[in-house]
Amino acid sequence: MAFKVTRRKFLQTASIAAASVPLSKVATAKAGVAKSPFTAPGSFADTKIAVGGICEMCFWRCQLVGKVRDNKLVKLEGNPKSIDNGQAICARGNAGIKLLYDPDRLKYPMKNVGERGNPTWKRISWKEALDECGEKLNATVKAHSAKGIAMFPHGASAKYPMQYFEHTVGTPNVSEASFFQCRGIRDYAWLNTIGTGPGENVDMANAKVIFGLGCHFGENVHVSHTKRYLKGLENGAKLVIVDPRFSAAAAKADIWVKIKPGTDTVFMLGMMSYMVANGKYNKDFVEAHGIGFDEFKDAIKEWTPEKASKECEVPVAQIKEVADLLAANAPNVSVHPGRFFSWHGNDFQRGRSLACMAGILGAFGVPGGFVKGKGPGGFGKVGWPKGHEHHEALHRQMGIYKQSPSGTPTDLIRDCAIASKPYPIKSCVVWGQNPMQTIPQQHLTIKMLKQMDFVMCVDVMPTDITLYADILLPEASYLERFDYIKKGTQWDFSDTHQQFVSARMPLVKADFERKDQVYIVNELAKRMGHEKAIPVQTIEEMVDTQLKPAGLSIAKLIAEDGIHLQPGKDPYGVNEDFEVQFYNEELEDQGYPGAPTYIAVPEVPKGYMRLLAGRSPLHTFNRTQNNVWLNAGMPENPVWVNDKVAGKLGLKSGDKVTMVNSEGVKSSSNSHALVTPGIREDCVFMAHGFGSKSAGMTVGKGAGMDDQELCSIRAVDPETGCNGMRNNFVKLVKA
Ligand SMILES: Nc1nc2c(c(=O)[nH]1)N[C@H]1C(S)=C(S)[C@@H](COP(=O)(O)OP(=O)(O)OC[C@H]3O[C@@H](n4cnc5c(=O)[nH]c(N)nc54)[C@H](O)[C@@H]3O)O[C@H]1N2
Ligand SMILES: Nc1nc2c(c(=O)[nH]1)N[C@H]1C(S)=C(S)[C@@H](COP(=O)(O)OP(=O)(O)OC[C@H]3O[C@@H](n4cnc5c(=O)[nH]c(N)nc54)[C@H](O)[C@@H]3O)O[C@H]1N2
Ligand code: SF4
Ligand SMILES: [Mo]
Repeated sequence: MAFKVTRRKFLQTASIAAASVPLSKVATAKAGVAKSPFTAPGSFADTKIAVGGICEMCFWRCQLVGKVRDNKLVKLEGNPKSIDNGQAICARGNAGIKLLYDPDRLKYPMKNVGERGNPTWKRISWKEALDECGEKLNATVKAHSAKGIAMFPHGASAKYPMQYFEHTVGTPNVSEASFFQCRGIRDYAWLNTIGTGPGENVDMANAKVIFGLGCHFGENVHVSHTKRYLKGLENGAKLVIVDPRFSAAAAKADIWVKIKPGTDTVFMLGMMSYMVANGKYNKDFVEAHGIGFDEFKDAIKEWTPEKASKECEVPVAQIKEVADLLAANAPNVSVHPGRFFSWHGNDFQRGRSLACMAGILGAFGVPGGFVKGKGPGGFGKVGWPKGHEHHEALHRQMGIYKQSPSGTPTDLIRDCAIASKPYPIKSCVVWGQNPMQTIPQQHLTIKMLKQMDFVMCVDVMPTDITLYADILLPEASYLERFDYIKKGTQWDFSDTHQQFVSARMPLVKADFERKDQVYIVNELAKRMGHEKAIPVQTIEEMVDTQLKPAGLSIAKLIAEDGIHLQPGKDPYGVNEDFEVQFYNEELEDQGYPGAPTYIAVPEVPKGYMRLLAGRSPLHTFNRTQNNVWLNAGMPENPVWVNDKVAGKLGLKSGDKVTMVNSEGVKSSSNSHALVTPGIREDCVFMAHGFGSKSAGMTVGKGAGMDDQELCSIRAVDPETGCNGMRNNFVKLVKA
């Protein structure tokens, strides 16, 4: 924190109802306070500390405290009691204040009296808005049953509404971004290997080697996870980064593997076949916990380093060098599972190959490996009951995507709606997701939305998806509302073995007419004939219902400075019956390869480059694009282009460029070139989430280029039905 008080002192004084106390009570801190770089109206004596904040500038949910003056939030900081992020928050977390007070934010319920996609907004009352939502959704259900509704949720506040629509209303057409465009594939690949998803419970802080495949730590930022990674490096871990681009992590790596995009599975197979053939694997572990190892061995043996090298363009010597390094340090190796996994439409197999690599190293339950990072349990459930309507999800009816995450693969919903086949989908509820910039094939998303009878959208900002709403509802932001609990273990799994429990609490009251999710959904439920099914009356009741069985409450959490700590469990060790399914017969029965298998992706057409996108430290997708601080830090997304290629194109760093893809789609905005030897010649890279079109985003509109606009080729993972997003090919054009 910027002011000098002891941790204990700060916490003792920071725990009063309404979660705030005058900072003047916080002992002899005046000198430290005056150093705070933040100045705002009012005196320091008026500054109060509000506890219980939980960030949602991204989905990691760091624990916050807020400094409040004249009922205004003036600064956000990490909660010093946190054993997760601690006092640290990232640039985006800091800039949350600029979301809270963004003058462009949604303030009132609005009705679109213009066209969908080109709206004219009319302010209406909550009653009018909710009446209309209820009436239109009821009309859809009446005409087409509950499956006439589609839902696109994401984020903490979307959980309660998602359950309402899935369970009580009864629609299977729900597609959550974190599953179908992010980590759903990864989780199901691991589920099919070790019986559970990997989480991010990889003990990098205590690893001898950290192996990251397409993870650009430091550019992707999740505070406690980044701390874990940096602690590992500080402790002397060797770092291997596999990335076609010289990322921030590659710059710190001992070995940078400049892989050909789309061929990661073959690189993994090349290493594993070499390790197995030469006995360089953890035989004791495999014997004790491996299932189907002989079948696995047979299936992968064709991929000698020599054969793999031809495919992935990694030198044979480097394949062996990395394999030797991993084997020599087994089992204390962090085989990072990755997080954004929706790459090429062959991704489930990559997930399986990573999980099997952790298996042959025996990197489970040991320092540096996968550990039991689960937080405390025993919480209450707040659930919408199942209604009487049940409809089988599309992929189940069709017998495809047998490893699909829960919900329905996005493309199936969209195709079904557009063709009205096998049934019509005529209403759409979007909650905390921006399908315009999140899902490939924008033109189909637009087509789907345009054919709807009704589109309802709940958001905090006028992002591009809101252009398509008929009714647009303003939600209280994460700094103004209660929300679900966040729990976990100490960030470095250290031997004090502590666990934490916190729940999101408002740091300030919601301004204008912004409402929380429980209010909105309950009011809708009353209008849709589900009043009796309402599980809780208020959002406070929701949180308290969850906390109660664990002996906690909102009041107790506030009294404990927003975070309850309790003894945890030893994260190391594996159960005797822990299994690694190197070969999975159930997958084989479902018609999928039983062992990790390489599926080649389309080659880059002549004259084009593969479009790669990823995170940047100063933004979270599109959601931060209108944030004045973050925009000032990174106003556009430079296009990384190889220096030799740039030479041929006559491009210099800083030149204005735009892109056109192999299907003729031209970017509607432009950015500038970043000419570098640090990227392969066959691809370009830019940060994802830029190039907003909505005029309501007065800061973000037209800033940089939107990668999603150029993702017009469909690439779908055969096991999960999740979207691949790196199968599009572009040319750079001087703007
Ligand atoms: N091309 C391409 N596509 C991608 C990715 C990529 O790298 N490239 N990444 C994928 C990944 S990993 C992910 S996780 C997804 C993310 O996909 P999204 O979650 O759709 O991305 P965001 O830009 O965060 O947009 C979320 C929407 O929620 C709104 N919002 C923010 N806070 C709140 C709130 O408190 N309440 C409500 N109701 N709304 C809120 C924002 O204003 C925004 O409109 O995108 C995926 N899609
Ligand atoms: N600052 C910031 N941090 C974030 C987020 C954010 O929006 N902003 N979002 C969070 C979320 S929801 C997620 S899912 C994570 C995502 O974080 P990551 O899982 O790290 O995913 P990306 O950021 O998309 O990483 C892309 C990297 O993969 C490389 N790459 C591209 N193609 C290939 C390939 O074929 N093979 C290999 N080996 N590498 C390839 C790219 O060059 C790039 O360096 O980040 C989280 N953290
Ligand atoms: S990593 Fe940054 S943006 Fe994400 S929750 Fe933590 S502080 Fe917020
Ligand atoms: Mo994600």
